[in-house]
Amino acid sequence: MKKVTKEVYLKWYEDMLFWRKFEDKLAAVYIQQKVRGFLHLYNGQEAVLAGTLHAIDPKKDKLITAYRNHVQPIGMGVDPKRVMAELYGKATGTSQGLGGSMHIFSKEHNFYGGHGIVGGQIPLGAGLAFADKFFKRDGVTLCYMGDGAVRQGSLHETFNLAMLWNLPVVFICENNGYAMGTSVARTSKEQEIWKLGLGFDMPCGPVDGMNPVKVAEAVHEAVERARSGGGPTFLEMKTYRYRGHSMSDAQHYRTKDEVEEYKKIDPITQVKDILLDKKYAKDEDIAKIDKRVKDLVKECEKFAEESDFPDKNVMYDVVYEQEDYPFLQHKL
Ligand SMILES: Cc1ncc(C[n+]2csc(CCOP(=O)(O)OP(=O)(O)O)c2C)c(N)n1
Ligand SMILES: [Mg+2]
Repeated sequence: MKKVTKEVYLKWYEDMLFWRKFEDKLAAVYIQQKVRGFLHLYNGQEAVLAGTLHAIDPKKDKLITAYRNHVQPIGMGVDPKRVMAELYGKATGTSQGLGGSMHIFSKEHNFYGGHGIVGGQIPLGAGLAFADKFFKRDGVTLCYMGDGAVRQGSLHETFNLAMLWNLPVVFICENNGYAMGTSVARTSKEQEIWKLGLGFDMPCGPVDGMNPVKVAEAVHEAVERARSGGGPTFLEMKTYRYRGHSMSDAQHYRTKDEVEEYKKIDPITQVKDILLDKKYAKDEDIAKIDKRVKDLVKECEKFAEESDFPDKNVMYDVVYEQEDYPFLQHKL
């Protein structure tokens, strides 16, 4: 694995802080009704993305995830201003403002969404890996899902075929403890989710999802296996989300103390402490990064606010139409 140097820690700190603050801003503008529809935030889970990005090659490797999907495309190189604009429903957004929160997508940046159907992205992820294998490209697909998604039939069917066809895919469960308001303990006798891989003879294991170094090490090993023809891996990242499932969640299913406990192992604080302890950065350096992050969030907000809504005609351009559909007369 690439060494985790001072520069890597500095990048992790700045990236993760930016993702956190970018989403804090989204929460604020959501309350002002500038961003509408559903909004699922990634606060707390940032180390999973930071560690992954250290271990992959974003030029060849692909990411696909569920609806908690605002910061992954930014990590893959999409301009954050365009992500913010998409959430505002503006024409300058990644999907011309027509997709919104759950559907960020950028094929050019190897980010394949953004999927609202729980578990729906799991077979799609295997499909992306199948294409890489079929066309003899050496890309690896990283397919993310929540702890709730692993109980969908699609996971079990996909695991079987992915193993049978020896696909270059890494399945990653981000176990944040809850599927909406339902804890893992209420949905499964066996709470070590990674063990689901055992039934398919798939290499699998648990990972500390609050620590980007641990994430990077595990993802590196899995990606190397996949790239060298060794097939799929299933990793369970043990993580936590600080905010509710979506913006309309009263969070009666957990205590404030539980949230505070997890904040003690917050990935951003952990990385900041390493920067200070190892003397990789001084307080003034941290303050400079914090200021850069704040300014960039402001820039994104300004860009989204000032952009125009899409022209109404665009709606008709993006509707799928099959010219030879035989059952309904669709042309007036
Ligand atoms: C097939 C399907 N069933 C139910 C829902 C409603 N739903 C949306 S999110 C969610 C919980 C999923 O939790 P998890 O997989 O743990 O992901 P997290 O939100 O924690 O990231 C449910 C049940 C849905 N979107 N799709
Ligand atoms: Mg969950």
